[in-house]
Amino acid sequence: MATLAAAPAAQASTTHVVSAAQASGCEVVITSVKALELQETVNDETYLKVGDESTKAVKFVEGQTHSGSAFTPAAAIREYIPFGGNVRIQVWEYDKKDDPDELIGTTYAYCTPGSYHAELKGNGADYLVKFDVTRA
Ligand SMILES: [Ca+2]
Ligand SMILES: [Ca+2]
Repeated sequence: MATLAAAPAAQASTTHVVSAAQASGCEVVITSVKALELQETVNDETYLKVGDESTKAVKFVEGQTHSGSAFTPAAAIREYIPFGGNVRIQVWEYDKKDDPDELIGTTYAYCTPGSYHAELKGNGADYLVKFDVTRA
Protein backbone atom coordinates (compact mmCIF):
# COMPACT_ATOMS: atom_id res chain seq x y z
CA MET A 1 0.00 0.00 0.00
CA ALA A 2 2.79 2.37 0.86
CA THR A 3 4.34 1.76 -2.57
CA LEU A 4 1.03 2.42 -4.35
CA ALA A 5 0.58 5.65 -2.44
CA ALA A 6 4.02 6.84 -3.53
CA ALA A 7 3.35 6.25 -7.25
CA PRO A 8 0.65 8.94 -7.76
CA ALA A 9 2.86 11.46 -5.97
CA ALA A 10 5.69 10.72 -8.41
CA GLN A 11 3.30 11.12 -11.35
CA ALA A 12 2.02 14.43 -10.04
CA SER A 13 5.59 15.64 -9.80
CA THR A 14 6.31 14.58 -13.40
CA THR A 15 3.13 16.30 -14.64
CA HIS A 16 4.20 19.49 -12.93
CA VAL A 17 7.56 19.49 -14.75
CA VAL A 18 5.87 18.92 -18.14
CA SER A 19 3.43 21.83 -17.71
CA ALA A 20 6.28 24.12 -16.67
CA ALA A 21 8.07 23.26 -19.95
CA GLN A 22 4.88 23.90 -21.97
CA ALA A 23 4.34 27.23 -20.24
CA SER A 24 7.66 28.47 -21.61
CA GLY A 25 6.61 27.80 -25.22
CA CYS A 26 4.99 30.33 -27.56
CA GLU A 27 2.30 30.66 -30.17
CA VAL A 28 2.61 32.46 -33.49
CA VAL A 29 -0.44 33.94 -35.22
CA ILE A 30 -0.34 35.53 -38.68
CA THR A 31 -2.04 38.92 -38.35
CA SER A 32 -1.88 40.28 -41.91
CA VAL A 33 -0.40 39.78 -45.37
CA LYS A 34 0.18 42.60 -47.88
CA ALA A 35 1.00 42.18 -51.58
CA LEU A 36 3.64 44.86 -52.32
CA GLU A 37 4.33 43.37 -55.76
CA LEU A 38 2.28 40.62 -57.36
CA GLN A 39 3.75 37.46 -58.84
CA GLU A 40 1.18 37.61 -61.66
CA THR A 41 -0.30 40.48 -63.65
CA VAL A 42 -3.84 40.90 -62.35
CA ASN A 43 -4.32 38.69 -59.29
CA ASP A 44 -2.22 36.47 -57.13
CA GLU A 45 -3.76 33.46 -55.47
CA THR A 46 -1.71 33.51 -52.33
CA TYR A 47 -1.53 30.94 -49.59
CA LEU A 48 0.57 30.40 -46.51
CA LYS A 49 2.39 27.48 -45.02
CA VAL A 50 2.80 27.87 -41.27
CA GLY A 51 4.63 25.01 -39.60
CA ASP A 52 3.25 21.85 -41.16
CA GLU A 53 -0.10 23.36 -42.15
CA SER A 54 -1.27 25.09 -45.34
CA THR A 55 -4.04 27.65 -45.81
CA LYS A 56 -6.33 27.96 -48.77
CA ALA A 57 -5.42 30.57 -51.40
CA VAL A 58 -6.69 34.16 -51.06
CA LYS A 59 -6.88 36.52 -54.06
CA PHE A 60 -4.74 39.66 -53.98
CA VAL A 61 -4.51 42.73 -56.18
CA GLU A 62 -1.33 44.80 -55.97
CA GLY A 63 -1.06 46.79 -52.76
CA GLN A 64 -3.87 44.86 -51.07
CA THR A 65 -3.75 43.74 -47.46
CA HIS A 66 -5.71 40.81 -46.06
CA SER A 67 -5.95 40.08 -42.36
CA GLY A 68 -4.66 36.73 -41.21
CA SER A 69 -8.24 35.64 -40.56
CA ALA A 70 -8.93 35.79 -44.32
CA PHE A 71 -6.78 32.67 -44.65
CA THR A 72 -8.56 29.44 -43.85
CA PRO A 73 -8.70 27.18 -42.06
CA ALA A 74 -8.07 29.55 -39.13
CA ALA A 75 -6.04 26.88 -37.32
CA ALA A 76 -3.48 26.95 -40.17
CA ILE A 77 -2.33 30.51 -39.31
CA ARG A 78 -1.74 29.63 -35.64
CA GLU A 79 1.09 27.37 -34.52
CA TYR A 80 2.78 26.38 -31.29
CA ILE A 81 6.51 27.23 -31.02
CA PRO A 82 8.42 25.08 -28.53
CA PHE A 83 10.87 26.95 -26.31
CA GLY A 84 14.15 27.25 -28.22
CA GLY A 85 12.46 26.14 -31.43
CA ASN A 86 10.98 27.93 -34.42
CA VAL A 87 8.09 27.76 -36.87
CA ARG A 88 8.62 28.24 -40.60
CA ILE A 89 6.32 30.71 -42.37
CA GLN A 90 6.12 30.67 -46.17
CA VAL A 91 4.17 32.62 -48.78
CA TRP A 92 3.22 30.68 -51.92
CA GLU A 93 1.40 31.63 -55.12
CA TYR A 94 -1.02 29.02 -56.43
CA ASP A 95 -1.14 28.04 -60.11
CA LYS A 96 -3.34 25.65 -61.99
CA LYS A 97 -2.53 21.96 -62.11
CA ASP A 98 0.61 20.98 -64.06
CA ASP A 99 2.07 24.42 -63.27
CA PRO A 100 4.07 24.28 -60.03
CA ASP A 101 3.20 26.88 -57.39
CA GLU A 102 5.78 29.59 -56.77
CA LEU A 103 7.48 30.06 -53.42
CA ILE A 104 7.62 33.80 -52.72
CA GLY A 105 9.66 33.57 -49.55
CA THR A 106 10.34 32.08 -46.14
CA THR A 107 10.74 33.52 -42.67
CA TYR A 108 10.84 32.01 -39.19
CA ALA A 109 9.03 32.78 -35.95
CA TYR A 110 10.97 32.17 -32.74
CA CYS A 111 9.73 31.90 -29.17
CA THR A 112 10.29 35.58 -28.30
CA PRO A 113 7.01 37.43 -27.63
CA GLY A 114 6.41 40.48 -29.80
CA SER A 115 4.92 41.79 -33.04
CA TYR A 116 6.99 41.14 -36.14
CA HIS A 117 6.99 41.84 -39.86
CA ALA A 118 8.98 40.19 -42.62
CA GLU A 119 9.27 41.25 -46.25
CA LEU A 120 9.41 38.12 -48.41
CA LYS A 121 10.64 38.45 -51.98
CA GLY A 122 10.96 35.84 -54.68
CA ASN A 123 9.75 34.80 -58.14
CA GLY A 124 9.13 38.47 -58.98
CA ALA A 125 6.81 39.06 -56.04
CA ASP A 126 7.15 40.97 -52.79
CA TYR A 127 4.93 40.34 -49.75
CA LEU A 128 4.85 41.79 -46.26
CA VAL A 129 3.82 39.31 -43.57
CA LYS A 130 2.99 40.44 -40.03
CA PHE A 131 2.71 38.06 -37.12
CA ASP A 132 2.45 38.10 -33.34
CA VAL A 133 4.29 35.79 -30.98
CA THR A 134 2.83 35.32 -27.51
CA ARG A 135 3.58 33.01 -24.57
CA ALA A 136 1.58 29.82 -24.74
CA1 LIG B 1 -1.61 31.98 -59.78
CA1 LIG C 1 2.08 31.98 -60.53
